[in-house]
Amino acid sequence: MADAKPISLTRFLLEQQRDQGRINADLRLLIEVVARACKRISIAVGKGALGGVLGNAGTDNVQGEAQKKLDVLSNEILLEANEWGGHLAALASEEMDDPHPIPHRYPKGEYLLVFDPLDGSSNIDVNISVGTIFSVLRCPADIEPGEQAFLQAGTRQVAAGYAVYGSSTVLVLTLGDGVHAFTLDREQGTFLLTQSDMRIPEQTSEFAINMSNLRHWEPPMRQYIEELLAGRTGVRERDFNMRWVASMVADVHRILTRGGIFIYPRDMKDPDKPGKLRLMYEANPMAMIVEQAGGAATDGRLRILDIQPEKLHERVAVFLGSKDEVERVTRYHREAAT
Ligand code: P6P
Repeated sequence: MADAKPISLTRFLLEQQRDQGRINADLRLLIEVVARACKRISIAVGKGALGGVLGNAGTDNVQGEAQKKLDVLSNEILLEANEWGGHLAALASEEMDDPHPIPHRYPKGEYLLVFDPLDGSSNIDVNISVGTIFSVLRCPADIEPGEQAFLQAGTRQVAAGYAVYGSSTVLVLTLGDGVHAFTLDREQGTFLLTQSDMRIPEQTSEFAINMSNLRHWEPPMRQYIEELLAGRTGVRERDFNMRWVASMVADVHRILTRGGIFIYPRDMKDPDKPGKLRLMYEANPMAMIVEQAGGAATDGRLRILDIQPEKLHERVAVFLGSKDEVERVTRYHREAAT
């Protein structure tokens, strides 16, 4: 018999609620709404220069980075899609200094949504894959849904996912029971399940890092990379390959698909910044996805999901992907600290 037709995201989520009891109606609605918003973002990204949305918006985000027009548009799409559904207590985004409360005219729900609406902005104008990253937490019952409510360790996430806007648009999702990929069927406008229970190989010969920062790295970081570059002539006794898209979503999707290690280490370029990537809406959701797929994710010393956030936009060093490599480079950092 021909392969059964892939099921839609809607059916998958309904079965997770009805048959598995894994999610409730509000979380099902939340994921559906985020997926619909990602479809709209995919359409805007896909228009490129024809959509009049390339280039800078003329504003800076809380990180002091110039916002692209598509950053601002993607953020607005996610806010508008989510604020009326009654499933959220508040939203937070890389593009907004403070959390966005649900307007009084709408009912509030039990969940918090925190996201990077369009990750990889530096690639937007040169037609390289970008993506949306999102994380779902429960709002603590006893406090107002302001910044403090979001400051929960990554282990408290109830769901995480990303959409990668590449040659195809793929939504990757975990509800805490494995990682599943849904490819957008553009004719139907429907996300269809194309990969279930994705697994990251524990071993890899492929690493992803921005090598131009080498002179700023700490000694254990340089030791690890120098061993990879020595290849079969050094202690690793095999050659390695390197990729760096400079879009976390694209690099992580490749690692989720065929293995690898992604690294954005702390560097001495700016000792006040422990790394470039943000904990709440880049590192935590990606760490949940990677661990659910059998990989590992640390900040070079600690498991990322165990880190207790102190600020909504705090940064963290990120080592994630194939377990053996993440454990090795983390060991080098821990040994250097003793
Ligand atoms: P660099 C994109 O701006 C981003 O936040 C991640 O998606 C990506 O992995 C990283 O920064 C790229 O940083 O320093 O190589 O431009």
